Amino acid sequence: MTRARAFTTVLVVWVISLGAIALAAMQAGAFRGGAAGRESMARVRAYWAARAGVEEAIARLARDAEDPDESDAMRLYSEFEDAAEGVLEGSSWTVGHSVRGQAGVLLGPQDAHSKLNINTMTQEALLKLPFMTDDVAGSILDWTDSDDDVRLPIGAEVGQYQSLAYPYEPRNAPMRDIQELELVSGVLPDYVRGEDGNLNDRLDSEEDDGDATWPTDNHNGKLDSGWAGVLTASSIDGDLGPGAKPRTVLRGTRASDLVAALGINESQARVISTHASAPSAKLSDFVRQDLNRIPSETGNQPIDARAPALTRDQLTKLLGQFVMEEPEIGAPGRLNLNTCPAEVLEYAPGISAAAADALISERQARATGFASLAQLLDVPGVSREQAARLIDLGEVRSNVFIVNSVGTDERTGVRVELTATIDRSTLPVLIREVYIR
Ligand SMILES: [Ca+2]
Ligand SMILES: [Ca+2]
Ligand SMILES: [Ca+2]
Ligand SMILES: [Ca+2]
Repeated sequence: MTRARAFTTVLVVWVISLGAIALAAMQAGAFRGGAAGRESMARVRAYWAARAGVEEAIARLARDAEDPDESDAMRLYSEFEDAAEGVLEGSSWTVGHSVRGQAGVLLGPQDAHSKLNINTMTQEALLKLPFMTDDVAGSILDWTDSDDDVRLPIGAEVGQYQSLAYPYEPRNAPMRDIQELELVSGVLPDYVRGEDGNLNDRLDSEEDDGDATWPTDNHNGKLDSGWAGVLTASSIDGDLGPGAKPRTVLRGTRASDLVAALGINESQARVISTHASAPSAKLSDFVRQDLNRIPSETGNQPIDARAPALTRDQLTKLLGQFVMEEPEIGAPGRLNLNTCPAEVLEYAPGISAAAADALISERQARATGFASLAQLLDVPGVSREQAARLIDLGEVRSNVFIVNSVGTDERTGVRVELTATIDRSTLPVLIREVYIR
C-alpha cells in the first residue's frame, strides 16, 4: 500500500513535471508566436507607410505630367520634396536619395536622368571612368552590341562567358539594369558600387561606419558610390514635349506645316525641311549655325543664303515640339541638364570643363532651372557649338524617377524599404519595377 502510494506520488510528480515542461514549452512557443505576430504586424505597418511614400511620389509625377508648369523646370522637384516625409497611424515614411560625393541623404526620389545612360556611352566616354581600362570598355560595348564579333584590340563576346565554370551569355542588347555591369568580363562589383554596397543610391548606416561592417567605406558622411553613381540603365527617352504633348517628327514634315507650327516664313521652313531630310541631320544643327549658313547636302552652298535667323521663340518651339525622327520605344534616356551633378558632366562626351562650369553656375542662379533647351544659348561662357553638344545629349525634363521609400513602425522601429522605378515616358505613369527589402 505504502509502496503503491509512493509509486502514485512519484507518478503524479512525474506527470506534473512533464506537464510543467509542456506548459513551459507551450508558453515559450506562444511567446515566440506573439513576438513573430507583433513583428509581422510591425512589418505590415512599415510596408504600408513605405508604399504611401511611393504613391505620394507617383501622384506628384502624374499631376506634373498632366498639368506641367512650362516656365518652372524645378517645380516637380520641390513637390517631390514636400511629399517625401509623412505619417500613417503608428508609422512614417521617408523618400530619399544620395548624390555621389555629396553629404547625407536628400529628400525626394532620385532622377534617373541626372545620370548618363550606360547604353549611350562610347568607348572614349567610358574610358573617363575610374578603374576603366581599354579591355573592360571593349567588353562593355561587346555586351550591349547585337553581334558576336569580339571588339579589337580586346573585348568579350559569348565565347569568353561560355568558358566560365558557370557559363552565361552576354545580353547583346541594351542593359536593363546597372547591376548587369557586374556580369561583364573584367568588371568588379566594387567598381560599380563603390560604397553603395546595396546599390540603392542612398547612404545607409553600414555604408558610413568605416570598416565596422561591409562594405568598406571612408566614414565621411558622403556616399562615394562607384560607376552606378554617374551611370544608369533606367532613364527612358520618350516623345512627349512641353505640355505633355507628343512631339512631331521633323523629318518628312512639309515646309508649309512648319510655317504654321513655328511662326516662320517660307524660306526658313524650306531650309529646315530640306536639311531635316539629310540622314545625318540633327536638331542641334539649327543651334550650331544660322539658317542662312546651313549647307545643302550636295555641296558647300547654303540652302538659302537669304533665310533669316530663327528668333529665340521660334528656336524654343523647334527644339521643344519636334524630334528629328520617331524615338524607339524604350530608347535610352537623355541627361537632364537641370539635375545632373557637376561630376556627371565631367563624364559627358564632348562637353568642355569650362562649358560644364558655366552651365552649373548659370543653373544655380536660376531658381526655375532651364525651362527650354533654347535657353542654353543664354549661358555666358557656353559657345554655340557647346550648346549644340549639350542639346545632342541633354534635356530639361525627366521621364523616369527611382523612389526609395523607407517605412518605419514607430513603436518597434521595424523598417521596410521599397524601391520603385516610375516612368512617364508615356502616359499614364507606369511603375516599371519594385524591390522590397
Ligand atoms: Ca555583342
Ligand atoms: Ca546604399
Ligand atoms: Ca562599412
Ligand atoms: Ca564615404
